Amino acid sequence: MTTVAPTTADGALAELFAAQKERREIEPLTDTWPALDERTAYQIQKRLVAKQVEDERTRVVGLKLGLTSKAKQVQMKVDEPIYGVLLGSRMLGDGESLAVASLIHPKAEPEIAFVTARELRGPGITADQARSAIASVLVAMEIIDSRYKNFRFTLPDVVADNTSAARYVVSSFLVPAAGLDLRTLGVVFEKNGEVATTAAGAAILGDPAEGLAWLANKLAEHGESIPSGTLVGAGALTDAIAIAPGDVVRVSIAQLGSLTLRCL
Ligand code: OOG
Ligand code: MG
Repeated sequence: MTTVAPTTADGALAELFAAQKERREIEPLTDTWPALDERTAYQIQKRLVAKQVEDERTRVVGLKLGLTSKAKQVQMKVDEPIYGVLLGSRMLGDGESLAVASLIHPKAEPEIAFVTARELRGPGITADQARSAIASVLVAMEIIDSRYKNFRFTLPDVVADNTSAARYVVSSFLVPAAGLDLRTLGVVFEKNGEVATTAAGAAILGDPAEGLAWLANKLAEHGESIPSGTLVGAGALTDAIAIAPGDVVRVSIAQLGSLTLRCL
């Protein structure tokens, strides 16, 4: 079968949706559609998420930031943050298992996540305002799975692909944000009992609260805000690491706790 590379939003949407369902890699949209811009990419993302919500009979449960750390920007060769959407059907709890074969080429990332205490509506949201809108903080791990071959993409490609979102693991333990210095929280990411990467909260744009402010201001460009009570993943604190059946990956964050994912 010959597939024609998409050069329209409708075509890109169909291709991204099918690639995920069929667990097959595709070439970046911008290879054949170089004019694809960020705004159109966020529109494709919105339509893709709506289609997945319907298909998976689920709902949107949160938002995620991506490429908020230098480590990730260098690894993916995209030097600006992005945002995507988290679906209820793709959430896992601490200690749960993931069938790696249900995804294309998954990688795990250590993250800090927040739950917001009130609506954040940009433009002009500062890190101080964002910080004071955080109710609680939790340990998280994202399993990303770009639909693009070898994770090769440009910013509009990865935005259209809902920022490689695949699964999101959250701790059931919520820590009140009051009194926590998010910048100095130490992070240890282990695979099979060995330390893979380490970081501190400040890896996220100098302060994870800056990530939340960035999100509020970026959403404002699309006429949207962060509703009160939203779960927000702040983005990978370190490089992502490939996972395979049999691996056990664990994120530990000072003052927040740990969580583990078993790969089958
Ligand atoms: C894009 C998604 C990045 C993060 O936390 O930085 C991301 C990718 O690397 O495929 O989720
Ligand atoms: Mg992530």
